[in-house]
Amino acid sequence: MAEPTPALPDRLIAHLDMDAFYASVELLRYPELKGLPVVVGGRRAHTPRELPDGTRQFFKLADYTGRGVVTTSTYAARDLGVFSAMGLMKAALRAPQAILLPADFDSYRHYSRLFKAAVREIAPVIEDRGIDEIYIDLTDVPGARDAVGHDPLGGVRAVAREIKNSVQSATGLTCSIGVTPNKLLSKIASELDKPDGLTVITMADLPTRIWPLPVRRINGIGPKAGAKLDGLDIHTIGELAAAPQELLLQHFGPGYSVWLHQAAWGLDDRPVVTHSEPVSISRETTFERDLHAKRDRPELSRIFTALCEQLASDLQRKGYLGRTIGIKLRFEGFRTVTRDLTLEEPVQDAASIRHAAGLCLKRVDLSQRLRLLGVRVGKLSRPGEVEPPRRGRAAATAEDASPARPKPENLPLFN
Ligand code: TTP
Ligand code: MG
Ligand code: MG
Repeated sequence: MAEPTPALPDRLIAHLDMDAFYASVELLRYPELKGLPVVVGGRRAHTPRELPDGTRQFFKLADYTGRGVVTTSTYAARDLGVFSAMGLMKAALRAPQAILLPADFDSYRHYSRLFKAAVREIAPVIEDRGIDEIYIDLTDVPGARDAVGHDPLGGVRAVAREIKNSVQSATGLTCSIGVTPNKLLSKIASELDKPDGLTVITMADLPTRIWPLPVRRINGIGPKAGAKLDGLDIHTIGELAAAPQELLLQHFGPGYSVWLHQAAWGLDDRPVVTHSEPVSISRETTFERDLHAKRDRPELSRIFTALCEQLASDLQRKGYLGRTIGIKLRFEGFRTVTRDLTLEEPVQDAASIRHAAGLCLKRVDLSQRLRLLGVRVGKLSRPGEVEPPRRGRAAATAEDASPARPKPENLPLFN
């Protein structure tokens, strides 16, 4: 039966993830291990020994004792039931013959840079998602929107294949790519045909390819939310898509329940973000003369408040909120002290920052004179961002909202 030709989606987003990354990098160094069950996760003591005849002696998992865990394993080891985060002793019961290797993070970082550079030559719009994965916006890559014969997705498939080839020749490693209309679906799709996979999915494929999968395959549904959904008898993404929104609202609160529903329907309009987000934003000032907390209190207070106001306007201009507020003090003689605290809810306004920074200041001995004062806001987020790590708490946020705005008389020191 002829399927209707799917229309080309507005966006063509790829997710690329390297196959058994750390283990595959180790196989480049020890090619004789190809096809064997290999586990990365040992200590330096498990480094292979060079024998006089030029061969290498590897450490067998069966001989391992200790409390280490599997960092990653080759697909041959996974066939024996050995996966990331499993205790090495437990893994040894399942695959005693497997080879254990120590991790070498410098090498992994090196190959990470290599594969990303190779992709960037073909498709420059890349979002870094960690050591072995990236999102790639293929929408404007030349040829990606061209049909090949009757296949409207032929062009993007060819571009994705070119990316895979280029990663392979730059690193000697294979990767898996998912291409779909958005990041959420691409992250799921890249796993569907691992290793060395290429999976292209459109919205028309949602019922057949995505809905049969367990809900946990959605990035943002973790163990807690997954268990809760299980309890509601919602196991697959299709069941989640069919779940009454009222029910989700009841159990997951307004923000997360809407996100769950949209995710199950394959909806996600997050852009591919090419620049890296700042970790924190800060303001600091060095005084013209050292100031004393008691004697120079009015001046210090003014400076402190001004720093918070500048910081708030930096946050607002750049479009961030932050949950961690910190201070930095440098005393005469250059001793530097920092203190911070993390709020329940992210803030952006000067009064909230000033209040939290004031609480930090209470935890510092201020008998020495000060040279420098700084205020920092970290754990940044975007307003309205659905933050998967906060899942399960969404229902509580209405009641546990951040402490009420400080009344001026409650403001600590420097006021
Ligand atoms: P993953 O991409 O999750 O796993 P992988 O590349 O080993 O295998 P796959 O083919 O399924 O993608 O993680 C990338 C690397 O991150 C992995 O090689 C080792 C490291 N890692 C950890 O250190 N701890 C972990 O729990 C996991 C899952 C990975
Ligand atoms: Mg991987
Ligand atoms: Mg990964």
